[in-house]
Amino acid sequence: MTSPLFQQLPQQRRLQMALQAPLGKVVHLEFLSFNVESDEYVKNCSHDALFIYDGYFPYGDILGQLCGHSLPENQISSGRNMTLHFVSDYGLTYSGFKIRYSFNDSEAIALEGCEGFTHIYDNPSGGNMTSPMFPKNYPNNADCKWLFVAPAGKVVHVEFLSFNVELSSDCNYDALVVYDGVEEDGVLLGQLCGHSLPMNQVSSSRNMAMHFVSSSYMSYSGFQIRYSFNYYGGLASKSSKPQAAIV
Ligand SMILES: [Ca+2]
Repeated sequence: MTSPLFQQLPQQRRLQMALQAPLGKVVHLEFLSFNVESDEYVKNCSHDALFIYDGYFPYGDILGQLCGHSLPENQISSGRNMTLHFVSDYGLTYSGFKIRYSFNDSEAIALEGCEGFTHIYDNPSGGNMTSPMFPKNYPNNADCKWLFVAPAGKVVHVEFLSFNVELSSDCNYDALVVYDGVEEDGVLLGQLCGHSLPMNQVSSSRNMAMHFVSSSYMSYSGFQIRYSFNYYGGLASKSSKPQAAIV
């Protein structure tokens, strides 16, 4: 794609372009040419600027506010959507920009649990688990599944070390859903979102499942969890009935 009338930018123009990659892919931008007016003295982009939004305009995070005469770095969306928003004022104009966009696979290693199958955590000594791309923002349209499997005779204990998930009523947009047991026939322990640390969670059997979904815009850093496998009644007793404690 190019700026309006590439090579000869008209004055006072706005251009917006939404790019959407197929599910599971991200948008990748490469700049082939870039000449946009910048303020010579303060070096900001107050006259003309190309804004790049991660997600939809104007909700997504701004990946870049670009102007000047050198090629910007490549840009990559965290989810499948990216929006380019270009504004130019009545002042000087330059040739504008020429961009090549493509839809690429996201970094597989950073999307553990989101590959369409359930990722298993069964290290007997426990460990940490995070949302995809943590501590960077999780991708939009994520759909990730994890299953914790304790050794025989033990239960799963989960402690939240960090939690930042878009807050919505009933967690309808983004949510981490926690099940006591496997997802298909487990008991719902919690549907979690928001920006405060949820209570610890404990399973009543060897399995605890988690399912994270995110909407098509607005994302945050997500979560980091420490899991361990304990005999029931150990660490579990303190927090096995978190809902009752709130009421
Ligand atoms: Ca969201």
